[in-house]
Amino acid sequence: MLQSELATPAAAPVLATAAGATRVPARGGLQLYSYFRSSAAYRVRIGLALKGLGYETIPVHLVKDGGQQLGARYRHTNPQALVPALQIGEGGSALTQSLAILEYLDEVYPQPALLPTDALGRARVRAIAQMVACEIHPLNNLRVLKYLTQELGVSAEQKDGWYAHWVALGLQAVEDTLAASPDTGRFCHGDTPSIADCCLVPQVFNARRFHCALDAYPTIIRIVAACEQLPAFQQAAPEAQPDAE
Ligand SMILES: N[C@@H](CCC(=O)N[C@@H](CS)C(=O)NCC(=O)O)C(=O)O
Repeated sequence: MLQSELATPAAAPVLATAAGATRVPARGGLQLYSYFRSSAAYRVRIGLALKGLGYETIPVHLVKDGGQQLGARYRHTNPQALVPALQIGEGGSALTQSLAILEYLDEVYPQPALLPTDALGRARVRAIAQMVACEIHPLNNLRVLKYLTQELGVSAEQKDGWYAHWVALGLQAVEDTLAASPDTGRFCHGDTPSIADCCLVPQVFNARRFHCALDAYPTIIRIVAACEQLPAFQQAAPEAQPDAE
């Protein structure tokens, strides 16, 4: 039997309805497979909270038991063995990939909108979101860092250097994009939070956690500070999660 098959299945659900959430979605409700420190799950938690959607958290511990995401039971929910996954109602398969989930939520629960009404605006927001979610995050994901140290024999110092390198390269590009554009407002695009902000805030949380210098990104820091003042972002924060340690 593979070690992953020995992993304890995801823990029992924890009711984690965001304070102030009043909307009850699909019959059977929404269940989010999440880990408090997962930045991809954090993106979806922000989206759910911005839309005032109540949901149940099903914790998937990414470290305990060799990684509960690797167990056979969770792989049945998400064959990629990554969080998040969003179960909608009873039965049916779970949605995966945070950006796809955010877009689903925006289509089904259009208010408040997480994407602009114009095509150019939507392309800009998606581009900023993907700069984070497709260019920075995958290179610094847990399984990539584990592969560097466990399979390639990279030292902890080299691994930290790798992490900081991709964060710096990626965030500099985001900073330049935001600083150069009149479309940037209080948030990444105008004065309401979008999918871009849902991605940016967790990435900055991660960068801070790994002690990356952020002084070179004043626009990013300003926008993240504005986001962090909103209750939805506070409710979605890692320390506010039922599985926080
Ligand atoms: N592109 C995916 C990324 C999901 C992802 O990489 N999740 C991380 C946590 S942030 C994970 O589950 N890592 C587990 C591992 O690396 O084994 C998404 O946006 O949902």
